[in-house]
Amino acid sequence: MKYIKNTFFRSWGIFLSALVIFFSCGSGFDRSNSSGAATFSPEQRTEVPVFSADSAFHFVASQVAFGPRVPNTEAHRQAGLWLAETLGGFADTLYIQETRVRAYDGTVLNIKNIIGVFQPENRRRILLCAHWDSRPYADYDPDPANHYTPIDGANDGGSGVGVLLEIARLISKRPPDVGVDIIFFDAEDYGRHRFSNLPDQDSWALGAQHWARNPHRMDYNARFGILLDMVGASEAKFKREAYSMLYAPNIVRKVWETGQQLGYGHMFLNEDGSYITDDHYYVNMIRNIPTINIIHQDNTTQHGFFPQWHTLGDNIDIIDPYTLRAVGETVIKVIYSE
Ligand code: AHN
Ligand code: ZN
Repeated sequence: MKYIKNTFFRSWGIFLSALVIFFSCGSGFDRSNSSGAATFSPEQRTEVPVFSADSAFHFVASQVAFGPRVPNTEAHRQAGLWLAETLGGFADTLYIQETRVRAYDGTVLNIKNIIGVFQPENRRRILLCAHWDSRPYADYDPDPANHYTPIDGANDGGSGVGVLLEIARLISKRPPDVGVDIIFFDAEDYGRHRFSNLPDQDSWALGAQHWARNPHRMDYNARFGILLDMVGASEAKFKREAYSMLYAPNIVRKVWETGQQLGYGHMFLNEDGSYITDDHYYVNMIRNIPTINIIHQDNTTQHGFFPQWHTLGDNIDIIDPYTLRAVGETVIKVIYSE
């Protein structure tokens, strides 16, 4: 694994990113250049590896065990180090993109996007992403005393990262035909508090906004992207999210059909959802990479998401390995079919 640390300090950003790209062009110790791919016959290569729901669940539990992963806290710092180490153990190249961003309330956040690259030399690429931070406030908690308490974000954040770490593990054992980039975005969930009067505009997905303007490689591109958000609760339902349908309808179709073929038609619904301003919005808008969002939408709750959304109830107890498996099997099948 090649490790590239990339620290942005405001105006130095462009200079430093150019420096990183320069170094990243050198011949490193990329596993993909050596034995990895050659040891498998063509028959084995097209086989889809078996997604372990147990392993994915453990990856979720491990994140939650650090405590709420709120930027500028020690739990966030420690969880970030663990994620870098874990993803770095599977990927050929690891990029750490550190920067400071200003939240809607003026707080300056020290954030870190964590990027694992598989087969860096492959020109056909797929982007997979999730956010690794958790929300600083339970502003939808039934108890008003908790409205400024940080949340575990087991489902909102943790589940997507857990599924992607399991996918990273599988890809590292048997490379697919395409190159894959796994990005854990930071500061997705530092969006405006429900009871704040400050403007909400662009207050969500701060890490994705930064990456979209400063990708880890100059002119980075991918055939398409898949964002996983809230993919671990029991009885999860995935409707066709509206920005995904606007920017990447064919990818939605492909993923939903795959999920349905695998027997998860009760979760991948042929129903239109609403527009969700999430990490994929900026990947679409700024980087022009057609990117979909697999996100749990529920019309029966007041906010439109799973019942424990932005409450202290979003903890490990609501994570259902079956849901992780449904999403994981679907995404891995799509990757190995490319
Ligand atoms: C809005 O509520 C505008 N976006 C929600 C995006 C989100 C929050 N994803 C996870 N937590
Ligand atoms: Zn959230």
